[in-house]
Amino acid sequence: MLIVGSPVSPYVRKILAILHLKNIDYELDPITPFYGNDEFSELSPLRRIPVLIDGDLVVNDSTVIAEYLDEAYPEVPVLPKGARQRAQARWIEEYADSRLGDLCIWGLFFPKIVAPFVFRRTPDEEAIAKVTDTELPIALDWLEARAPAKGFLFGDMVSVADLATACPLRNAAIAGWTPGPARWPKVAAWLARIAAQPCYARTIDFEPAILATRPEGRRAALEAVGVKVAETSFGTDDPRASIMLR
Ligand SMILES: N[C@@H](CCC(=O)N[C@@H](CS)C(=O)NCC(=O)O)C(=O)O
Repeated sequence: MLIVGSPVSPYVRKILAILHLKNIDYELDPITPFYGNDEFSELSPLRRIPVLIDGDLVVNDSTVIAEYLDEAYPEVPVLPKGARQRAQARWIEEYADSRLGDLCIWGLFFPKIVAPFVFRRTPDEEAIAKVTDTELPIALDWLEARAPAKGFLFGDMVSVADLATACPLRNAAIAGWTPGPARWPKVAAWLARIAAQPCYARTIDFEPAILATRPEGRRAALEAVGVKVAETSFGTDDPRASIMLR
């Protein structure tokens, strides 16, 4: 099984954590989507990561990939049992992917980390301040009212909804913003419990190989922390503007 996408993407991180939790072997092609080649456009028509390739099956979108993995490898589930809980899990995952993703990735991580280095764009500090001072606090207040006081959203199991929530907030943390325990004590403690899960903690080990390593050294750096890096890549040397930037 091959996963295409940089492990720093929250959507890729969610899938890698699920693969670790389910103990599924995988290879990684750790490309940043902006550097995908023409073949990548064929695989991923929105030029987004992650993409899962399992034999002749190609699956796009982390939510669809997570459901595929849960159906194909059900021994360690990431969706709870029963229609009501599954609906709740799917909604929290959707909220995290869409709203937290928008705020943490497009509102923070992209302008502060990706845009200056990949596209040589200067961050719009006013727009960033709106995200950190107003929009993220509103989203976090909503989560604080729903965060579990102990364990995870559905008891002891680490669900896709727990992982989906933690992943974009990790990118916010990389970009310098974390939900403080004074205002969001339940969220902060819940995120710490997720971060302590080995399936998720492993993904943190992968970060320096991308964030602190020049492109030519990333493959070796990932292999040094136990990642099986794919022999061939869907990456190229020239970045292309995102659909979001057009
Ligand atoms: N709904 C998609 C979102 C994936 C996504 O937006 N990934 C980002 C990386 S964090 C991406 O590939 N962005 C490139 C672009 O939008 O051009 C999923 O859950 O997989």
